[in-house]
Amino acid sequence: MTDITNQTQAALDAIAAAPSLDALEEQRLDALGKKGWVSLALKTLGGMSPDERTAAAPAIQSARAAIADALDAKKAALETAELEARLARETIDLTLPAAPARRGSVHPVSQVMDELAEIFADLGFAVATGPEIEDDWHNFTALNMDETHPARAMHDTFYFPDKTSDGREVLLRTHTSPVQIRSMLAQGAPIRLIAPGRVYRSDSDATHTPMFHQVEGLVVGRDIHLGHLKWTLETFFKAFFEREDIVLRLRPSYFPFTEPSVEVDVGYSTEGGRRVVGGHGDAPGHAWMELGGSGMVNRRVLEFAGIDPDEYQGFAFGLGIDRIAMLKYGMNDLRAFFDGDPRWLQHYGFSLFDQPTLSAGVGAKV
Ligand code: FA5
Repeated sequence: MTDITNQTQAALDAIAAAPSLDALEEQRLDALGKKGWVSLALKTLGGMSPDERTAAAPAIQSARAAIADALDAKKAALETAELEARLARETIDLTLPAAPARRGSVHPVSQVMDELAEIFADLGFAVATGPEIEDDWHNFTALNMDETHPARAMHDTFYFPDKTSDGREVLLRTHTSPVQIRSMLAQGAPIRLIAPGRVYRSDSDATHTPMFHQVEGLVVGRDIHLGHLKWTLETFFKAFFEREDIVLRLRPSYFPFTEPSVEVDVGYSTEGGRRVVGGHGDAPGHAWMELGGSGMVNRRVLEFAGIDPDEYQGFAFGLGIDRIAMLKYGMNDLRAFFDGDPRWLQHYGFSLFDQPTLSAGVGAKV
């Protein structure tokens, strides 16, 4: 009797002190498991006489009940404590925004380059590229600007100190026009391509930066004429600015590599300090803005590029990408394009999901 009372008390103390559910399970097995001491004591009842059993059974039964109750109570207490600890550990700050903040965006120049490629691809133009580190033969000579040509000086060229192995000057290309030469030499005629990319000139103010972007266009075929050039540019600008009232002015100009040459201007008005394209530049409240140069490819250039000018002719144009991006998306200082200021990029940048497509309209949602 005293044995059972002592053993029960010891078991109740151990249960009360059990630090974890695992330790509690050990106590249960020790007392109530198949080989636990309470179970073994219960088994001894079978071998007793009825009198002995009546005397011994209540003590064993009440020990079993007391231990089972204590195990249940302690289990509930340990589970509650564990749940509370977990709730304290796994806090959720409900004041945080539901989705992570947007990080990174597509630069307007990249966006506009994608838009250009999309529109011109629809007109059957391929996209060509060329090196930004050029030689003076591709950048000037083959474009009908020999060493003494005054137009070379007008380009404010960045030269490298070294020359190529065959004695050509090495420079940062001043326009995308050398890609015309490289493409014609590589694939001959007919040809229909655009070449977007970076160009460099030692020039800087609110509308000029030392590095900027141009897109070159070149179409060479047997019966290409100036009317094709005007239609192509007009069709492009209508799709790009997503409006039908685009008026272009082709102004006679001079480039050594085109003859005749025309400067391309677009009519615009100013609304709330922002330039908005559309309308005739000579209409009241309107003006013209220069977007680029163009013309019929000079026959000397075709010769340099290995194409017979008596069989083929073509048109070419070069537009300032940064200028048309500013016009479309309403920025007024070109220098901000290249400052890398995250606030500016956050404001003017585009989501990766704003992929330009002709069917959905090439304009990104601002
Ligand atoms: C040219 O570079 C010629 N290669 C264009 C061309 C190509 C004519 C094919 C004929 C046939 P121009 O120097 O005018 O031309 O530059 C073309 C356009 O680039 C300009 O109209 C302007 O939009 C842009 N641009 C020129 N300089 C800068 C600059 N420093 N910063 C930003 N944009 C510029």
